[in-house]
Amino acid sequence: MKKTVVTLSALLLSVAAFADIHIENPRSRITAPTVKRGGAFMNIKNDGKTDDVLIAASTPRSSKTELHNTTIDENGVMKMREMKDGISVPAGQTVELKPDSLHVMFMDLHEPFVEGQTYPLTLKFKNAGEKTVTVTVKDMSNETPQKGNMHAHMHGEHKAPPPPQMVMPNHHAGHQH
Ligand SMILES: [Cu+2]
Repeated sequence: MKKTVVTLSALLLSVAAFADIHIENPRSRITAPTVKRGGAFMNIKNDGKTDDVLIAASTPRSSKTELHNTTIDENGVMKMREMKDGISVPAGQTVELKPDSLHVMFMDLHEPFVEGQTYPLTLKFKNAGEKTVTVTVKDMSNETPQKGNMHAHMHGEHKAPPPPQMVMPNHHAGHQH
């Protein structure tokens, strides 16, 4: 019996070695004390020869965590949806999880994210298995321009489009990104 267990774990290790997933710059934005929702961002690099999929994420910091995508439609309306089938990471490519785009979403933070904190985040991949990374909480304002400044670098003759509105169909009310 013992021999079987050893053989099985050796097999699992060799399977995981085929998938070559690297996580770069895992980061979270600081959250206000009353806000229960937060996000995590990173670059996921697949150096392997097999396509992979990020299927789940979890952290002790939140009792519920989802994978989301934010898009802005032609009317400037920002929409967020859960990626029920996960986030695909094709072989040889890097997928960016960043503000107003793909992200890991914490639905129920136990405590706010404070600048300089680090916390563990476990990412579950279809092929590469589970990977735990250390996320750093940052101000991140350089990655997320204030809405009013968003068009500051555009030509003066452009009319500013209406500010994006958040559309929160269900449990996303109050969510910040
Ligand atoms: Cu989200």
